[in-house]
Amino acid sequence: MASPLLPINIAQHFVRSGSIREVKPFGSGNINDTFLVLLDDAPEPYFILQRINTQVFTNPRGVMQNMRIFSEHVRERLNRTPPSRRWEVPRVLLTHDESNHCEDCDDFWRAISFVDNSHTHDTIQDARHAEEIGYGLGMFHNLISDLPTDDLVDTLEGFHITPRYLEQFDAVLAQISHQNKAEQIAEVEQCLAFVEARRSLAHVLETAKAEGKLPMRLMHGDPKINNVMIDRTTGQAVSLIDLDTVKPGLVHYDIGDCLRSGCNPLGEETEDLDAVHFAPDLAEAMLKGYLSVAREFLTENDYSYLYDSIRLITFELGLRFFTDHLAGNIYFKAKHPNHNLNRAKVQFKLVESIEAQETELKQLIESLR
Ligand code: GN1
Ligand code: MG
Repeated sequence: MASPLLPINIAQHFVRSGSIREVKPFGSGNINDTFLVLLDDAPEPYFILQRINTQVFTNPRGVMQNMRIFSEHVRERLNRTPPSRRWEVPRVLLTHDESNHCEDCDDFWRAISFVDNSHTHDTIQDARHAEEIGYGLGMFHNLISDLPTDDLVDTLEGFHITPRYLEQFDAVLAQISHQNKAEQIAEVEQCLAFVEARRSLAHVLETAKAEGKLPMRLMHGDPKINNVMIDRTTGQAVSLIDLDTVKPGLVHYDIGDCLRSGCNPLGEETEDLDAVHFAPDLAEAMLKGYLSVAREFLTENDYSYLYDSIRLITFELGLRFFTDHLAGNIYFKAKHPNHNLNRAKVQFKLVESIEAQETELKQLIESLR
């Protein structure tokens, strides 16, 4: 059987002019493998090359189809009503035979343009950065608010349906329960108790959806802060990247995810657990940035569920990391055996900090209405 090609050989399929100088691992994604391809003598000196994790995204063609429909819609909107400030849509690059991907053995590769003169941060820098992250998500939601949800396929069934994650957690737990309980370390016991105490929380957004209080819209699915490109010169948000999970859903999943990511000054990967906290000043800046663009399409009910969404998505990500730890690190890339356990503990700490500030956060949301 043929062995898989190296990233540099794959990159070659997407190079239209110039020559490859280097291909290096890029970013900190937990699912796909991402590389930066550096070119000599090309009009655009670099692009992004990604190997899609097809264990997670089992319909990669659907992912690419969504990207095309999304990009065409947004480009058309931007042409029709040019925005007052820079906003970019990453371009899907085609192979020499005009395909939007390249298949090799069981691997599915695609290439995307790099938004010029921009970068991302894994941790929030300051209130200005938070405001820009919020603006970026608002701009993103605004630009797709008139794209019919049925136009995009569901690329990841069950994504952000918190009760489903609870079911998966229970299934994993049932499988490992026959193992020697005595070996269960105290940290795992604490996480188990944490989840048990919050079971009833898991249904809040899905119930609101079922009751017709929150409408299905299109969402980004993963608007964490390192998916918002910041212009190196102006410090402004100029693009949202990582479009694999753009699909029908609730914007609350996005708003909650953006805040859980951006209001945690130490970031997802910290090991300084005692210092993990949710920063309300950053939440204020982020929500102000978001609402500066999103106010026009949010309903009264939408505001009513903002606090719940922040708490829920933070809990959900902790639960997902914890489940993956118990299952043996099969979903999120892990650098060491307890990596996902540590990530779970960070999110659970963040949940506690959010819960401790419930009154203040609700007041803040009320004041921004
Ligand atoms: C995963 O692969 P990455 O880093 O873009 C995950 C998100 C999580 C995130 C946490 C498809 O995103 O849902 O919020 O890790 N993506 C998927 O860092 O599960
Ligand atoms: Mg992602």
